[in-house]
Amino acid sequence: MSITNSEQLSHNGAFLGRRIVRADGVAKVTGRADYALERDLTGLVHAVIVESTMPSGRVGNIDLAAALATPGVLRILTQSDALPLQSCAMVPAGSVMESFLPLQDDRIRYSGQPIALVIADSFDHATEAAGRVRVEYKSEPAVADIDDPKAKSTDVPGAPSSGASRGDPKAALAAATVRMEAVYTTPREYSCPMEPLGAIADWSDDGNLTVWMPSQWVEGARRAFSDWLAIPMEKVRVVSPFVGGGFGVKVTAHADSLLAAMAARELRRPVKLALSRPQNFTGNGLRPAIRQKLTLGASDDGKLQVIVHENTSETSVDDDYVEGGAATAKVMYAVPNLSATQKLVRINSFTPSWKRAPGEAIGAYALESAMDELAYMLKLDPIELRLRNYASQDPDSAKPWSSRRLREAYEAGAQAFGWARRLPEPRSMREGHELIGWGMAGGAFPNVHTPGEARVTISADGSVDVASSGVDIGGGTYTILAQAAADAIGVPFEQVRVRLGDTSLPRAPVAGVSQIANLLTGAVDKSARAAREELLTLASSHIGSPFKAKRVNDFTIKDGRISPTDGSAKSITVAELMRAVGRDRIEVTRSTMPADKASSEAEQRDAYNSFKYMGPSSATHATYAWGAQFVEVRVDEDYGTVRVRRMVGAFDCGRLYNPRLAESQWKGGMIMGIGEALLEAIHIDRRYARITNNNLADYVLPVNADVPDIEVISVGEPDLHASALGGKTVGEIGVVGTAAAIANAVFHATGKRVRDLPITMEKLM
Ligand code: MCN
Ligand code: MOS
Repeated sequence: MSITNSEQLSHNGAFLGRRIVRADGVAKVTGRADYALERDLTGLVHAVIVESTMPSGRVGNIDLAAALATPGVLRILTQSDALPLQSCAMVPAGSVMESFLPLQDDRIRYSGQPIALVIADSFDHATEAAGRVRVEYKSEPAVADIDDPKAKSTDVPGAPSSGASRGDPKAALAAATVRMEAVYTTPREYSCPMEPLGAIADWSDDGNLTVWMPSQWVEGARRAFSDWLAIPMEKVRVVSPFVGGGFGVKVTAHADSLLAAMAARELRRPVKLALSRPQNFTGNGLRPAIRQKLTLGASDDGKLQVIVHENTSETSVDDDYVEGGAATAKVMYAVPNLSATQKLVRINSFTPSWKRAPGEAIGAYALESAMDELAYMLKLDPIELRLRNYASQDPDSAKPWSSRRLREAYEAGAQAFGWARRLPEPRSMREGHELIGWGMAGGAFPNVHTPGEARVTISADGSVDVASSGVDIGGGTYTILAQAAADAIGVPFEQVRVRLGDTSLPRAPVAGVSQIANLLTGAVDKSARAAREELLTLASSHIGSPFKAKRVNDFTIKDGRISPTDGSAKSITVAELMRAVGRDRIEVTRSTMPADKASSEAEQRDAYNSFKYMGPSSATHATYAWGAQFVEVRVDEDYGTVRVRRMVGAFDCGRLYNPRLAESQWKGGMIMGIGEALLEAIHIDRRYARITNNNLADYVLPVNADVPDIEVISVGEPDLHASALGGKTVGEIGVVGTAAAIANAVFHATGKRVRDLPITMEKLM
């Protein structure tokens, strides 16, 4: 049986491509979805972290007397009696994971650092006792943030997103007749998943560790526990069936789940550690504050000659985390000369981490704002400026695009928005006391590939089971994998059950960099086709089969019924065939790992628990998702309040497996963009280098009242360089460029260019 990809893609499948409602939706809204921390284990006890209130120095004497006297307290772990840990090198230190290990030394790196762990019979007792731990500090001066006068910046020449250079930027800048130079700053931001972090850890008598935790990557967490605790990977199981949002912060395991595992080992009982909302803000990955200086050089006709991108971002005391901003600048426009440099400022904070579209989101804010400024300087329509610099191949690698329907995105977005009716002058559109601003911006997100595994089982009753350890963090993996299996085999969607997020299932890489949909539909398709072939081999050649002397290719399976394509016999159900041939199951596991790669077991493993085999999805083509964003804001002239009134986003993400879910992803990203442009910022008390707005009341996120009508449009077409089934990356492109489109709209409304996010009313006064 062979179906070529082009045949496969010439039409949507029976299920792939359809707007099917989320398979896990009912379970989630009725409370039946079992989130990791809801697991009820016999003998479960509770751990609460005591955090450092000082940002720098040493932990002195810790007085535990009052805490230990609290009813229900079982144990308090401090540095003096905590389990020694090993470091974990699954990803380069700081790239997304902190190297900090809790309770290993007396050094204080940041306010909020775990310095003791109270374990008690209830969460309330543990919380009360944690408040009674008395800590003496040997404080040292701290660097609070990127603007701290004590802050020093250092070069990171080896950083992955720095050091990019092409052409002769210096000469090009000198020759450019038009020059735009500006500095854009963005604050520290938190991903804010609704479901807080934490873990339940349990050790068996023979030393096996099971951890239930919300995770975007159970194989990665498993590797981390194995490294940290120096136990073989086979002895670790990580379970994360549902995730209440991750947005990057749950990509790797952090100190909280590690502490739960340490405590469980110490007490020989299952331990639950649930971070409080404030502790979510003060312990785990934040997007760092960033300063981006952009210099654009162009000729009078608006042809870009050069982009110089100078990036400075915060990092922690321990690690070099780089939130590079030049990723979009490198590929967006046909510019022959480019220089991107990176500096880091070491501050007393935990190691920053990913927030949806790390690098691209803030980089596109700066680049697309700068392009807007250049358009005004040249008196060109912002879309026209972009079209004059349209890149017909990747200016970075000089490879052809696998697909780039960005022009179509500009056109479709402009059309839906009514861009042609825009008056170009700032402050030229108004209604009553409201200034109206229309802004636009574009964005790119790389399409990344890592191998994945999936198991497909056809059971005697004709139902299909799909299993992979890959995680559905909320985007719809459960749904699209059922669609993929149903199409590949020919059974109804409802007949497919999907199990995810458990290291006891076939291996998968991180649900990050928006790759899981493409990888796992590919792996499921491959496994399901193999299972179908096995089924049809039975149909054609098994002695018990009612169909005689047929080849595999001569059958059709539709709606779960098998029949000869030529109509020579009546159809039977999959279950009837299984009964006739006496089989109780057909089970197939396939990996999408190329045959020439990772042949040994150790290499295979690395593919799923490190970034080693993550890379561009095509060797011959540059493969990206593309987006164009259009925004209308209304600015109250007296008060400076900004309201986003309308948004249109047009995207090229290749083939969509489920437009309903993809649209929801895009809208979610665009809403996040409203937060970045207008609302979100971590505030720091300089005296203690401490995050003050560590809760969802003071850290302001967009709520329904802030979110207008959002229209999203797909302009993509199947792209087989991007993935096996023709889809491109979806999960992050929605946020890329949104903040710039809003900022550009605010300028159009007010004539005031705010280059410091968020754009709050005082900045507009
Ligand atoms: N999809 C599609 N067609 C495609 C590709 C994807 O229909 N060609 C749809 C599918 O419904 C799929 C979803 O889009 O489930 C997202 O797919 P993908 O782009 O592969 O992203 P991942 O599943 O790898 O999810 C990670 C991505 C990232 S990196 C962040 S950050 C982010 C995002 O997803 N965090 C999210 N979206 C999120 N959405 C929710 N609800 N919660 C988060 O934490
Ligand atoms: Mo997404 S920030 O790559 O988890």
